[in-house]
Amino acid sequence: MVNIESKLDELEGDGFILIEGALSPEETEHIRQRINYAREMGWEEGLNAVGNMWFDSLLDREPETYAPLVGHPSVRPYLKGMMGKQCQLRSYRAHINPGPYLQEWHMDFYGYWQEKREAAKYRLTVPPIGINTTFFFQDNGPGLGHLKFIKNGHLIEPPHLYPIDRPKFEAWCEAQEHVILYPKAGDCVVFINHSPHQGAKERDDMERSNVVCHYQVTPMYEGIWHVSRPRGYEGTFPFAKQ
Ligand SMILES: O=C(O)CCC(=O)C(=O)O
Repeated sequence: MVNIESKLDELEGDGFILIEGALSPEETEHIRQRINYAREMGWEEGLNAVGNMWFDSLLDREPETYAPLVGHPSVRPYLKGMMGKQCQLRSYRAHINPGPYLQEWHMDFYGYWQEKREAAKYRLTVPPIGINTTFFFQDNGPGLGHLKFIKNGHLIEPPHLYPIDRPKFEAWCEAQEHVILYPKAGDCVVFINHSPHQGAKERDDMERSNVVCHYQVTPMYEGIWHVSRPRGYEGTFPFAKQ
């Protein structure tokens, strides 16, 4: 029996939690195959320089496959426990790493620290914050692949962000203490998405894919410094009616 309150404490304290077996083997295999199908169909938006191919349209193309991951029962207690009804799906992105892959150190919500300072100037404004649920479809492991975080990275403002000096920011990230996770097929990593993180393959020929749901606590204004564009408003609050 999982103690939700202690997992919420862990998420708040460490900035991430690993949910093992978040998806059933059947769900995992079905979605793994559909992501590969999306690649066969050429539905990707692009393949970036670090080896990450991304797909932003899958929730709209195949809602029967992809919508169940939004507020999935395995992550619902954590999303609800952190954000309640204000939990809003910001964006939905699948990835495949077709070849060598070493992601740049990055934050999904780069603007977090400046928005926190900005919010403190006003009487009613609350600082915006976001959470990722990243579902994995193959086994990561030593020698295979991993997801790395900076230890307590959600609590430390990185230098060289405003304005960003990417080489210096990445060198700073590299020099910090790290925590390495090895999510397996069907696992989900729930994390506060201004934590600097870096995914990687340790074996270039492993198949590796994931689906990231970005959630935000509203309000986030248009143009806030986040890696993803919002999907809009209608129908994006998975817990509004529950
Ligand atoms: O494991 C990975 O490839 C990185 C995942 C990532 O960047 C994310 O979940 O936001």
